[in-house]
Amino acid sequence: MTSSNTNASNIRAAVLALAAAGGLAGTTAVAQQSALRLNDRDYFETRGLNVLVFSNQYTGMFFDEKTAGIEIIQHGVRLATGGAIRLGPAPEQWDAIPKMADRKVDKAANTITCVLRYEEYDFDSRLVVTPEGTGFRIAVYLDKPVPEKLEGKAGLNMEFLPSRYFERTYLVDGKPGILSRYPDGPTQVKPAATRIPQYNGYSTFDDRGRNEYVEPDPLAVGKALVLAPEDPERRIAIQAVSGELQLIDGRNVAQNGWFIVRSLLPVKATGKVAEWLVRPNVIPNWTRTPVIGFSQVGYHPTQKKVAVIELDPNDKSLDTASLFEVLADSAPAERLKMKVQPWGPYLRYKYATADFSSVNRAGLYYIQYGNQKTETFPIGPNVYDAVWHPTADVWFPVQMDHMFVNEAYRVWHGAAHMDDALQAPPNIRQFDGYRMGPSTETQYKPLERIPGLAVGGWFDAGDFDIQGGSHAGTIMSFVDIWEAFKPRRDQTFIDQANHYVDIHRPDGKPDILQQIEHGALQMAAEYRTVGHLVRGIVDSQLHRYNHLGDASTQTDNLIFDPSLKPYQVEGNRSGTPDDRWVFTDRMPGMSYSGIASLAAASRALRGFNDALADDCLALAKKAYAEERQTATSTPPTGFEGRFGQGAELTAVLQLLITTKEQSYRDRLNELIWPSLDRAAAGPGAGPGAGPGRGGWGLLTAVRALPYLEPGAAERLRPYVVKYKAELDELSKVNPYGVPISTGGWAGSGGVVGWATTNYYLHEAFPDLVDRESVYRGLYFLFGTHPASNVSLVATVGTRSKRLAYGNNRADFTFIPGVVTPGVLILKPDYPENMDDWPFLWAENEGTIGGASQYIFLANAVNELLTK
Ligand SMILES: [Ca+2]
Ligand SMILES: [Ca+2]
Ligand SMILES: [Ca+2]
Repeated sequence: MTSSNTNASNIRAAVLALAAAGGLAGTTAVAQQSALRLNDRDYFETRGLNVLVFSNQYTGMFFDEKTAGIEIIQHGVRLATGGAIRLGPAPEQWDAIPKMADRKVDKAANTITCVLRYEEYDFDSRLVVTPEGTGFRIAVYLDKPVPEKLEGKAGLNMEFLPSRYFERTYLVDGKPGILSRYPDGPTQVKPAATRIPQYNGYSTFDDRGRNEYVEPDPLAVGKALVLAPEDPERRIAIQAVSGELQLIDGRNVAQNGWFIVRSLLPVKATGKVAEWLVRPNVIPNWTRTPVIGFSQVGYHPTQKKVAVIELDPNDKSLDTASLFEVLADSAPAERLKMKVQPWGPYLRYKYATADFSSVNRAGLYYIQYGNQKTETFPIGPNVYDAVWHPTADVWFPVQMDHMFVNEAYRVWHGAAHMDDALQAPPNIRQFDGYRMGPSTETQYKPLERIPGLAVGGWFDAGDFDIQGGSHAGTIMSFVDIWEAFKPRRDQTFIDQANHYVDIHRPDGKPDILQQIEHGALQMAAEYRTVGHLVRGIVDSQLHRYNHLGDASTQTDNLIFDPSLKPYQVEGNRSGTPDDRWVFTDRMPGMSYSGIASLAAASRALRGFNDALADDCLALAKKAYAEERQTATSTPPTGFEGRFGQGAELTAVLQLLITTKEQSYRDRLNELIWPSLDRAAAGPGAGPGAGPGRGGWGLLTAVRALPYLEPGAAERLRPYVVKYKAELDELSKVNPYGVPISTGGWAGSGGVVGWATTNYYLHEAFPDLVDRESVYRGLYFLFGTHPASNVSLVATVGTRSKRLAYGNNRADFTFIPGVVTPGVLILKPDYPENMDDWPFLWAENEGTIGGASQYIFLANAVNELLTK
């Protein structure tokens, strides 16, 4: 097949079919709508509609992140992604993704052309996107036919976000259907041999030994599809110029699947092999509703109080906004008329601010801007007292591995992974960033049981692995919290002997100390057996790693016995090879951070669990001596060499604080100044750079001040002066005055780390770094951020995240206290924070590192405000 289908009569037929299918908004609207044009940010734009063509690519980091390919932003909402040649009807996260081999933006021709390549199949295709009328055309060209292996598999796919279509309908060639709230088939079983291999040969499907897999069948097939014909904001019509469209429900095989529209590519054909005409409806003169960013938690009377108003570029900011007080027994009273100050453009929107710092009387307030009212929030001296409680009381207990976790009538999960763990074999590249080099670097043989690991530890994030690096950081944060603020809060019952946790049930022991103990139990077990911090403990199979629901059903909790058949059980052993693997490759930088945490934990645990405190310190000293010896005999080079020295500093500092030994003091003084210069000169340093980049070395140095030579504070001061200049620059970069990450993971964690650095610097150099720079971290988290104004900490603030990427995400819910990453900046200019779809990890997945740092910052802010 070649380009025989582009003649005028076909186009007319397509347009007529669309109109017949109800796909057009009516001639008036069409006439008013101007055509898509390429803008200077290299995507197609008209008011109310953007079409991105590989502005975002598949990064390969976590494979299909649902943020790449041809994407549609309709009325400010991204609802289509993944437009590309794909190799199956419903590609999952770990299915093959194409590499973008070339991208040409042709301003004169008003087209974007992309060459997509599947290296392993030597398969190239060319996608050409051209605006047409009120929509756009996608054409696919092949120079060589679809490779034989991909015949009947390669197709033009585009994915539509299910939650944007809940409670809406569709038409296919005029035949009606409902887009269901929950997937309900159809599917079919196929032989495993016919499946296009997933990442690295792993499989997301547990076939129970039957060599098969499941594929969804189309819900409907036809030439013309209209999604949500009843909804002018969501209506999109797609016409297949040649061939057929299939409408497929990807959720049948993966809960994070989208609705897929697909045309199979014809076999043995070259030239133009597929073509769609896509017409998203556009509401004439559509203007996005302003977002009024403010703290959903409220404000302390002494804080600055500045609302940041995010405006559509076509919107004109009002002159004033008002602050109303909500009263007990009369109508709300206007307390302040604020002048709205234009701030200027940032990314795709423009911004203005409204300052109500002058209002400091305790009470309940809301902001009125035009006819828009915000949620009601308090101003008062105690608003920050409890903001960290949900994270400490509920989220962390639910993250506890090897424990049965109960809350009143509800069980969050049973005791999990009691069959931990086997030595991972060498030379493997695993999902979730795990890998092993050529040696196990332990005394254990591949797949041999490493004893004593079924204790302590937390699920890293929305998945269930124990991640070494984030473990070390989390223990460290908890020790910092304990030593700086001594929170004796006790709302959790934790019984290590019986692996039992009960939420909202005091047991006479401070919860923070119990969490330190829980982390230290796991880490001490790792150093006792392996001798260094492990990269982590994670599933050996992808179809277990993708587990959603009760953690205790991820493995069978029975010790693997290879003499039994799969699924055969005898006593406490089974023949199912589901025990997790320990990834033990040695990384000095990682190990030093583990040593630091052990040394720190030993201090906190002194008097609480002396045996564990002794154990942690002995293991830390022994491991440090070994690392130093290895480093002397074979000095690490490259990244490990540079990063390792920085990490050694944290280990030396913690060993020194714990032991007061002179040898550690000498080494600290030897390492500290060169590290500071390296960090200041390092990549990414400078104004508006990555979160805390310039502050990284500073943080360690300022915390080491009490242990450095006399005069160290004065020697440190110029570095802080430089950092202060970076801080001041930030208020020109964006209206929020915090470093907003533009990487592949949203940046609330970076903002928290940055604000925490500011706290330490404020404590040591209050004349240089002010309190507001600490508070800004929490303003951002609590709703003063782009895209929306929800609090990014679930259940904290009047309105907060209603969905998150926790292990209960399949139920469209969250674990209270989760600190979500928040606002993802999609290239080139789109800030996004999905609050109706939990499955984008980069926006919605809380981590133990981020959560423990948040607890620290919340305590730090509260201390600054109340002391
Ligand atoms: Ca993980
Ligand atoms: Ca307790
Ligand atoms: Ca097992």
